Amino acid sequence: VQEHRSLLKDIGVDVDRHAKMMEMGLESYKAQFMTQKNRPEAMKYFDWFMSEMQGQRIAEINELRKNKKPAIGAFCIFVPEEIIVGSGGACFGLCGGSPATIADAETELPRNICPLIKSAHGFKLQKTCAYTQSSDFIYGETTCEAKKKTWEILNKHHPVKVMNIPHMKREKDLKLWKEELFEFKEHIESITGEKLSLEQMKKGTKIVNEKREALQRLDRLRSMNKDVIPISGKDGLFVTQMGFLDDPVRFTKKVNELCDELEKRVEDKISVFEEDTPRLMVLGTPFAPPNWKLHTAVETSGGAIINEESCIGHRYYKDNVNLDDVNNEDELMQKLLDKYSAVDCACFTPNAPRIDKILQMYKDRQASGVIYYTLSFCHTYNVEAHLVTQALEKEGIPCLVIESDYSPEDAGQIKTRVEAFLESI
Ligand code: BJ8
Repeated sequence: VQEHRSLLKDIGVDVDRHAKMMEMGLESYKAQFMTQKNRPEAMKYFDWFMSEMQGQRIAEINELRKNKKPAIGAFCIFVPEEIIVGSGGACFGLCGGSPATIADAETELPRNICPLIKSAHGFKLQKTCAYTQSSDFIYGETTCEAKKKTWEILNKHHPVKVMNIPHMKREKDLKLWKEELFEFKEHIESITGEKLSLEQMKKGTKIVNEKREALQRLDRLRSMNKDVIPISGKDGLFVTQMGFLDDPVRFTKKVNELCDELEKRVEDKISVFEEDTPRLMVLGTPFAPPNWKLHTAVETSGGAIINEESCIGHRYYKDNVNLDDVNNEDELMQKLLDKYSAVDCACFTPNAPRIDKILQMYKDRQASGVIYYTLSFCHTYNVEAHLVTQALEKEGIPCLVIESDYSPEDAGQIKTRVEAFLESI
């Protein structure tokens, strides 16, 4: 990061504060990740990426910007990244997983809203996220109440373009969504100054499909072998988190290399956990880095996390965009819409397919239990927990509900609850 100091300064980063945060982040990463035993060799790339995510990757993104390619930051998986990648630009997730920016955010936002939103807003106020500072615009969406109102305030500090995501999936709602996709494409064209062709968008879609396929492969290797868990849940989560920052082509290659090694480990029965370690699935809200609190609590208490049914997880990569029979722009937008409207975020009503999916995932992965995790004040996921846990109970599936924020204060309490849960299953 030091060698990119002048670039960081040019894009308006508060370099001293940023350096301190990176130092803290790296220390925390070392303590939580590098101390794990028997990590796959291929994790070395991701360790390297951790040290360069606010350095070399930022330099790459700003190189693209010099050539009028768009750089778009987002907080939601509804961002149509295929369109951005197709234009030759970069789409990335913005910082929003740290407690260190929340006090600043609370100078403009209420205390009792979700920590993800406050953390992200605070990063902009502090100018300590180089991704936010590199964004031509921030993609906002009308998913939850707190996010959609925050965009109006965030827009005072950085351009935000809001996509109107409906809360139901009737025909008239989907029609609106499709129009929003066309409008999003226009926003991208206004940055490049050129019309985006069908071929470019198909190319972008193919690249993103390949990234999702690599993550699906990683998910299968992590979770589908009853006797072998070849990678820790924490490493699995970290790789997925980096998928929102890295160049998609390089990332896909590195994930596939990791998967080759994991395949071999499965064959050789090399597990990073002891035999009969309880296999847990985590359901709920996204884990923005460096939010590793739950994974650390579980995996230092005798459990293993084999999968995240979350937006930084399965919900993100579960579906691909079908490019068969796409001969014009309208057909492509329809296929994008088909993919995005299959996302089962709790902001939709009703959201029954999510429950069916969870039950199927549990069965397929022969898991031992689930943790339903929500960030504090996330009303949609918190309320939906009732229907999900009821369905789990009916099937006799053990479930622990945890609501938490980013502060380290409840880490001990979470660990105690997880230990008791593990003993009970
Ligand atoms: S598609 S889950 S990424 S909206 S910010 S809803 S945690 S109160 S992130 Fe999300 Fe898109 Fe849905 Fe996925 Fe709750 Fe917080 Fe809102 Fe959140």
